[in-house]
Amino acid sequence: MLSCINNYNHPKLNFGAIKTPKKTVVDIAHNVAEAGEIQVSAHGSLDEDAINSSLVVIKWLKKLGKKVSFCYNPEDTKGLFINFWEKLKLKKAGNKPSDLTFSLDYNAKERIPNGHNDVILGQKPEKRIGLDHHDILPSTIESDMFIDSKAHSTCGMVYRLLKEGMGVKLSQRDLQHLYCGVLSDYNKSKLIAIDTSSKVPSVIKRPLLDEHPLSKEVLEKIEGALSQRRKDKVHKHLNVLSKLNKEDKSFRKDIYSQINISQNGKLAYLVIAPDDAKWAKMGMDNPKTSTILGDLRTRVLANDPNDPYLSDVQKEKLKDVKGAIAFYRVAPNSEVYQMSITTKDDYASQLIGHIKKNIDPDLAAGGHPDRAGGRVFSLDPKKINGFVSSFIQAAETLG
Ligand SMILES: [Mn+2]
Repeated sequence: MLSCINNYNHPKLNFGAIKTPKKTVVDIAHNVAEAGEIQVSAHGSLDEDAINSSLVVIKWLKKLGKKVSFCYNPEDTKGLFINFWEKLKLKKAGNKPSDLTFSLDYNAKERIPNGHNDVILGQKPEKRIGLDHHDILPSTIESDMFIDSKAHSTCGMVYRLLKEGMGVKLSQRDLQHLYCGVLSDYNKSKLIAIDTSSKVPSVIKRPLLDEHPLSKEVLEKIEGALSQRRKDKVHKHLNVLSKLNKEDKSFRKDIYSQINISQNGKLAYLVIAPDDAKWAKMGMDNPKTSTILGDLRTRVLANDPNDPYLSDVQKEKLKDVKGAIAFYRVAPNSEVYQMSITTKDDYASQLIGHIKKNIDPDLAAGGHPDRAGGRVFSLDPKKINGFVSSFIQAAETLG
């Protein structure tokens, strides 16, 4: 029984982050009221949307007098929008499930944070609630979560639930957290950009945002309620690429020379070997490297004739490109090898669908039609090779 609510098949609701349905609000309020101890969880390799939505939910639950723990790995908060005091207050979840699990920004088994499988999967499905905006997969955990796959961020969904659904008073700090998560995810799906041309970075709303009026509405509500000083701080924080040091810049330059392109020119791919020394020195997958890799995928896909990072030879080879994918190891202490893909015209879901049907039915991958992730849980060269080549093979077959 998968009792997730999903608006994916309702064409009328295709405009972004919908208002939280009344029934969902009541169900969540009821579940929370009944629980004494609650474990909050967000996906492994935390990003801004995951941590910021978690921090606001944790604070709300604590205010209600709940005992709250967080399923996470402290080293994953490095570089994210969280301060010293907030870090200090986080209590790491133990190995016994609480009365209730409140999950944010993921719904699939393979995204459970490292080391927390037992405590999440040991929970009763009806005691697993939360909010997420990722597509439902065969590996989606059975739960009573509210999944709105048309929402462009979980932080926006938290605003809809708490402020609009329940009338919770959000502090300026809460709103600042939500603003950060919303902008970070909207940036990834190209609804906005951070303009860095002036001294104080600002937000550019792209035309695509107008095509998703409900996602636009949620951003504008948060934006309107937040002081300029707090907004400027978030813009500055998200402007990761302007804060790179010499070593970061050299890493960034290097990876452009390592881009490969499938024979038919459709898929550009970057493979960072699990034992790559420079990748290890950069700290592997973190907000900084993930921004660098994300920016690379965006540049490759846009293939702008004036892009200073791409050579003329590359630009010529990339003229038919539909997708850009990067493969990399997640962390020194984990056996996970991962991919992130950015595409146009739903190419990411086509590739993943093709692999699951024809090459590897057990492939752990998914996310959004043009922005997805996937992983293998082993550093065995054979497994990694199979994982990487399945995408290249799929690209050659699909065209
Ligand atoms: Mn998200």
